[in-house]
Amino acid sequence: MKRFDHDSGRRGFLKGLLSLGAAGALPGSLLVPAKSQAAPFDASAYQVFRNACPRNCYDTCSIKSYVKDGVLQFVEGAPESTYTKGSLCVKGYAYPRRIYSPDRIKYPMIQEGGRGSGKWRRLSWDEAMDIIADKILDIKKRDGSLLGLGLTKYSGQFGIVNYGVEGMMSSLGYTTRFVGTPCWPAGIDAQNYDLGDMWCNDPEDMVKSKYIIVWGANPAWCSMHSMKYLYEAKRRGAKVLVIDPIFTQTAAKADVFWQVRTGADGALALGMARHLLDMGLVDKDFVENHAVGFEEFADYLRKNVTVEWASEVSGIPASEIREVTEEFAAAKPATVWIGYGMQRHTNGGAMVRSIDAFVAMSGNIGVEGGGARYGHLATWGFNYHAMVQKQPEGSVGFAGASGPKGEFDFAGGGSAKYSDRAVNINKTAQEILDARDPELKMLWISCKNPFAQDFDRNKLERAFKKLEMVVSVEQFFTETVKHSDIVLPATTLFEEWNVNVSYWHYWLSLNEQAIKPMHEAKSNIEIAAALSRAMNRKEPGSCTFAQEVDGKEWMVKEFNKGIYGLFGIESWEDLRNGPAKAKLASSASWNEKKFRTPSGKYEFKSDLCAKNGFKALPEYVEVRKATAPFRLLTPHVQYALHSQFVNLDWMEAFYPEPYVFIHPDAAKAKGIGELDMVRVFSSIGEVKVRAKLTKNVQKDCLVMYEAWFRKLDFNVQNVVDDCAADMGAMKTGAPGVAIHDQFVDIERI
Ligand SMILES: Nc1nc2c(c(=O)[nH]1)N[C@H]1C(S)=C(S)[C@@H](COP(=O)(O)OP(=O)(O)OC[C@H]3O[C@@H](n4cnc5c(=O)[nH]c(N)nc54)[C@H](O)[C@@H]3O)O[C@H]1N2
Ligand SMILES: Nc1nc2c(c(=O)[nH]1)N[C@H]1C(S)=C(S)[C@@H](COP(=O)(O)OP(=O)(O)OC[C@H]3O[C@@H](n4cnc5c(=O)[nH]c(N)nc54)[C@H](O)[C@@H]3O)O[C@H]1N2
Ligand SMILES: [Mo]
Repeated sequence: MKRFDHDSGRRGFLKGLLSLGAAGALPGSLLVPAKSQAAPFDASAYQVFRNACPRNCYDTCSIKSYVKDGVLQFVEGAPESTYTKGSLCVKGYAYPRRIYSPDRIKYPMIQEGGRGSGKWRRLSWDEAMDIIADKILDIKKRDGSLLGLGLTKYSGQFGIVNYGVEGMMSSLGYTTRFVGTPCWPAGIDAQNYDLGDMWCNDPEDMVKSKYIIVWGANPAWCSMHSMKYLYEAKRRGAKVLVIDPIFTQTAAKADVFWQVRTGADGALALGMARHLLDMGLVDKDFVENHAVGFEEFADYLRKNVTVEWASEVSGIPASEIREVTEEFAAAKPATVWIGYGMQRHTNGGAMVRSIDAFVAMSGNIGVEGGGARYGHLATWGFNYHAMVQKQPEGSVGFAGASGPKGEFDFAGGGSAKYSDRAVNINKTAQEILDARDPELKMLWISCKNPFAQDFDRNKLERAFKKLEMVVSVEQFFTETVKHSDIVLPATTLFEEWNVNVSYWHYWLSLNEQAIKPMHEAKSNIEIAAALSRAMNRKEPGSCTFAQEVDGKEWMVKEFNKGIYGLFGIESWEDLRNGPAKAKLASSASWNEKKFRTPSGKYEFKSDLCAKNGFKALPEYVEVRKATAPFRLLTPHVQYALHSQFVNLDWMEAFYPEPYVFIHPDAAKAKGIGELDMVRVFSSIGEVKVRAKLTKNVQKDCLVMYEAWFRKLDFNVQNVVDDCAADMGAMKTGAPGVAIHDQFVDIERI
């Protein structure tokens, strides 16, 4: 196949030069001698492919990839998507280096000297699959079921076809699944209690907002394509307020910044709600005609909440709370972007409910340019063909048919009699340690890096010792791979077919295979097929997964009429001309004000929430109590997508070293100077790192950004425990995790 694109112009070429310049080692290098004039860009010299960034990121960018002589030369953001708008983030531009990194896992390997020994031996795919299949059959023989085999998979690759990993497990039998998400579950449940679903406005409609509160999100780093809408709204006269315990780069772009006390946002929102009430600024039509429970909520506010109290709890001056509340109410429309960072607390769901209530009272739900924006899954209606697989005849599983859930698990699983065994993804270590009848014996890890991203690393170390076999499907030699027996090399997005949508914007992107798989890498569904061949060779009928797969055909099988209709396309092939956007009746979610709650209305008072053990009203809930002098925040960094990208040499040029950020006054009290080596420690572990002094953080707060450095022994999970957030179990199968309710001390070493 050869397709040319003539309108990409010099833009992509220049970006290509920029990116190649840092390495200069790719085959077919585009570098020109310093003195000569650059030749005009000749797009016809390239094959151009459509790709989509499958990382767990708001932006899920539409990519155009330029291939010459079978080599990916450079990438650019697709200009057709008004969201991606021709640009990628620093990580996206580094993709060519990720593909061609010398550090990639190239072939299957076994760690013969035992986990952590570093004594790896190369295996053929057949050998690797034989060893794995033998172990699976051995477990089935010993236990009479496959519940001793666990799958942990999360968000390393969000392409729809990759749900074939779950499919592979189902095709073997009933297994143990790590369900839930560390990402956003408390907020999902909160929005479900209030609105009946999580559904947000098109982010592009933020340009219509007259007042924008970015509440516990950092889009300047984590959703950089959304920033243009904030800027455009500001240009049109909107005011932007950022609420965050850290003075972030997003905060630096705002008109007003509130450096809130961590976990005190619920009190703040309730104070703002009380002021709306006092000033007669409540949208009467909304609370009377489209909501239930408002009178009870108003009563709660009058009896329990004052602006002064909110100020005391949150640290934001009462005068400012009043001023902002009045401005927000006067601005029509006004919106709140509720960040995921904000709900990673023991009271995270309760805080989201308070913010929802404030937005609802102000009359901004169901309004273009308004809304309590959190996320959506409105464009995810694929077939999940790869995921939905049948267990072999006679499979035995967990008694009962509940089946595990997950935020993207639309099909669920289980027969009338049996289901998989669901355990909590946010307590990986504890669940492995606690699993009984049968114990977990084998773990399959895919699209996930537990030793970098899961909680209480030392406990995880102990837990893994219980496992008889660990298989990792990976691209790089992560710490998790080091804790594995067998590693299987996975393709990257450019080496396989897929299709992608976002949980934030409303675009749909095709992901074409642009280059041949590198080395001996296979896609996740090809690995499933290889396992199926081995299983059936050894015991016919023991695995129902197809033994041969065609990646393109399987991608096509994910489409249906609903998707075509929603995006206004005739066929998936239309996406070869560029991504498509959902045809929305309005850019406002809930524009018909028909809510999916039991009452069909917005629920200030949720009986369902009460039934699940929480307050019916969005009442104030205090956050986890401090157990050490400093609160530790470990949010997301600009140069990484979790454990991905900072391990590349190109990225090391931008981000060579991690730091712990500490306020100068706190540093002084501890005798810590700029760039001193320090120990950050708690009862569960420690991290050694250099300190950077900054007034961007509060005096009782330390910040370390999560990331994986290939040459450094740095891991924030040494000091982040697995304490649960309040909500999340209803919709995602397990509560969230209180990532930002961590307490540590610090000393110079
Ligand atoms: N302390 C702290 N911990 C956190 C967070 C935090 O803020 N602070 N954030 C949490 C959040 S929000 C999230 S979403 C999680 C993310 O946790 P994970 O989903 O585990 O994160 P990633 O590092 O993005 O991806 C994991 C691995 O997937 C691999 N991978 C990429 N593509 C493929 C593929 O096609 N196939 C296979 N088999 N593997 C692939 C990557 O190489 C990477 O090693 O971390 C959570 N953990
Ligand atoms: N560059 C980059 N982009 C990413 C990611 C990445 O790792 N790197 N990860 C992707 C993923 S998986 C996710 S989930 C999203 C996350 O996107 P965000 O939610 O924007 O990211 P976080 O950095 O987790 O948290 C945002 C902010 O929440 C703040 N915060 C923590 N506790 C509180 C609190 O109690 N109150 C308030 N008001 N603020 C609080 C933190 O200080 C932080 O600045 O980003 C996605 N995009
Ligand atoms: Mo996330």
